Amino acid sequence: MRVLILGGDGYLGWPTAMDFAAAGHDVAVADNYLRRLIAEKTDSEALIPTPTLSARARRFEALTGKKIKVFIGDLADSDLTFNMVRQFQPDTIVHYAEQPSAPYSMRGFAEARETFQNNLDVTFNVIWAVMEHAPECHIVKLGTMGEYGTPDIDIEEGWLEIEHKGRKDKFLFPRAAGSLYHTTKVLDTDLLWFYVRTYGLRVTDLMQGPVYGMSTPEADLDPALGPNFHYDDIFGTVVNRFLVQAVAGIPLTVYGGGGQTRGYLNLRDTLQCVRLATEHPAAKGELRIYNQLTETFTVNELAERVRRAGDTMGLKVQIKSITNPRKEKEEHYYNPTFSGLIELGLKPNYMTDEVLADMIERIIAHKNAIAAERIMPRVSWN
Ligand code: USQ
Repeated sequence: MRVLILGGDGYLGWPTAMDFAAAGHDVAVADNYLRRLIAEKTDSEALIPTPTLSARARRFEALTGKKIKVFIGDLADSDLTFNMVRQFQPDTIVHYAEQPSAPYSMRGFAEARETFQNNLDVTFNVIWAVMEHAPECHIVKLGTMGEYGTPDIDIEEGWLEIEHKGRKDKFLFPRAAGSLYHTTKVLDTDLLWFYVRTYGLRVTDLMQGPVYGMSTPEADLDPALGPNFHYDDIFGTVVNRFLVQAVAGIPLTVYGGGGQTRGYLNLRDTLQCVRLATEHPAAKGELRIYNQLTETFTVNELAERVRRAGDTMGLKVQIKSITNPRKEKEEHYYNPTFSGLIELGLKPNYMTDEVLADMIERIIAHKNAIAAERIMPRVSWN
């Protein structure tokens, strides 16, 4: 298949591009380096510096013989997006091209507007580029489990059948996001649903939980091919952050009570899920939604797991609750369904002590690069 990956410079985008190319697909990536720019602006650079997309694509080709085409440009520019889709004629577009940080989106007016405009504009342009220039193309959009919030009922995979006054109908599962970033993903879903039901697009929306990990078969070929691994308060996801804190000797930053439960998955499983969704496309006129996670933990459970893995490696890991900078429930019911991707063939890589120990070992190799001032939350929801 011809697969166009938007946001190809991201933590998930670049490993996804290599995974598709290694599997024999014809791959192009697009990015405007927005995350790198924000990281520089907010002093939130990744632990391990990553070369530009072109440099990484060259290195990947030298090692594997597989080409990845690179487009650099702003997908919020409709001319650029339209031209790229017309030229590349993708069978699938994997859409990761969004400002992905909840804390950044809550920093102030400028950051909120930037997140809102970028995320919605890109999704809108992608929809129209497909309608105008590649109407058969399947859009695989990265949503987030955060779209649902933490309701006091089981979370279904995207849809909910409701019986009301004796009649029944199926609706998008109710949404209640906890940050402006997460809210942009709710709006994306609504936008996609409108164009699917009106113009017959084919779309898969993947509601993903926080991802952890730094190892994939292709990333492990060469240090230059690794994902950009963040541990700062802006871009770092909680598991990656805790492991870096363990190595740096900083007490693990549990926000508030630590009973917050989320659905986690290994970076390797993100790649499996996105490829499974691509290789088994949605039908025309279908908005297919999967919940993309493999296991659920509270923040306290994660901290305990990291402490246990750290202890086996001689680290003296401490855990310390700090004031929660976010507005979120710290004790709540959480029971999401996540069987759709398993039925498609997902074989989960669970969070074992070995997986955490392997990450700790890799982080230790970069211990000197850890900047302690990037760990404590610098953005508050209030
Ligand atoms: N948390 C801590 N301590 C920390 C960092 C986070 O207790 O040092 C807590 C947060 O308060 C939250 C949970 O851990 O309850 C997860 O936080 P996170 O920063 O790992 O995840 P989040 O900000 O929700 O966003 C990340 C990705 C985002 C993706 C989302 C999936 O950055 O792009 O959409 O995970 S989900 O969380 O399911 O919405």
